[in-house]
Amino acid sequence: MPQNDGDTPQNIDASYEPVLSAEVRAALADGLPVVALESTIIAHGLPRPRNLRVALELEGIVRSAGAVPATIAVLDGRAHVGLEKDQLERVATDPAVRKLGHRDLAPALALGASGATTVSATAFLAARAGLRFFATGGLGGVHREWAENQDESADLRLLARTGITVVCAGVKSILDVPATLQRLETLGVGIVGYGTTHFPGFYLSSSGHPVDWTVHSPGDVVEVVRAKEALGGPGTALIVANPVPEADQLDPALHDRVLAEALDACRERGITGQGVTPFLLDQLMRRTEGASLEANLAAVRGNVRLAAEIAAAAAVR
Ligand code: PSU
Ligand code: MN
Repeated sequence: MPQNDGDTPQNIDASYEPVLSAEVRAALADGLPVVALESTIIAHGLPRPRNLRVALELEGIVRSAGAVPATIAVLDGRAHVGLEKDQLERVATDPAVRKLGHRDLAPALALGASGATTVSATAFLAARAGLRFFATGGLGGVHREWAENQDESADLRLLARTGITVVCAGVKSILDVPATLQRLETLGVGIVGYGTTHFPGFYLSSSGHPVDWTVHSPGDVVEVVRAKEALGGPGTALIVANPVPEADQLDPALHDRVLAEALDACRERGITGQGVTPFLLDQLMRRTEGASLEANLAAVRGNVRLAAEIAAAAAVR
């Protein structure tokens, strides 16, 4: 047991500390740029076997932009920040890999479970390991028909309490986007549009809702982060809302039609809780014959590249 320095709880069990991969540990020690990547999109958001190829491709995108990837997951009760290739393979292929939000971390660690981490769990573990930049596809948020079932992703509240910069293509369009934007305002989570005056629509380049602030370069984002960190105050996330290029977006009319069908199917089958988001993403993919998947991947790739560029720009300051 290490000596108590007054800041560390006495009875902390070191085996619950996140494990940093050798590459991530070395990068952090040398001040090199590191980008956190979530694993739920790999385990539960994308079809197999493509998911593994995508996971490796995303890590490659981070590297080619001059940063180190840190995919985050829990394996056999240990939280990992940065995965070796065999560990990434396991996340992508093992059906026993659960979906873990922030609140699931303690039981998963204590009970020796394995799981992919959502935005809430990934942002938490990333920030705890000292990472400042994080990329995903679309954030969770307030679901449609919130009034009936109060389904709101834990992503929002966690981002309100975690000082990290998350690059995303907005929130998933399966959600109630204006309600989610309202919630983010209430929670005090900052949003900057990347080269856009409108909040992106995940599969679509625009959700149709305006954002208050627009930035134009990785350097702009770094300045906003610097200002936020200099101001201090509660650790709160900054959302960099990066639209999928128009050429890669899903046809908006097709999107609206199949989304309505998918929401009906979700209701008819009585899907609730953690199952809702993967079900809707899968339904959209089937009902668009894969077109939604291509738009989703284009958005994620762009976000990962931008997060790496931002991390690299921050590292040279
Ligand atoms: N972005 C994607 N695909 C996904 C997700 C995000 O492009 O599958 C995942 C993220 O892990 C996010 C989660 O945190 O969906 C939200 O799930 P829920 O609505 O159950 O909180
Ligand atoms: Mn939910």
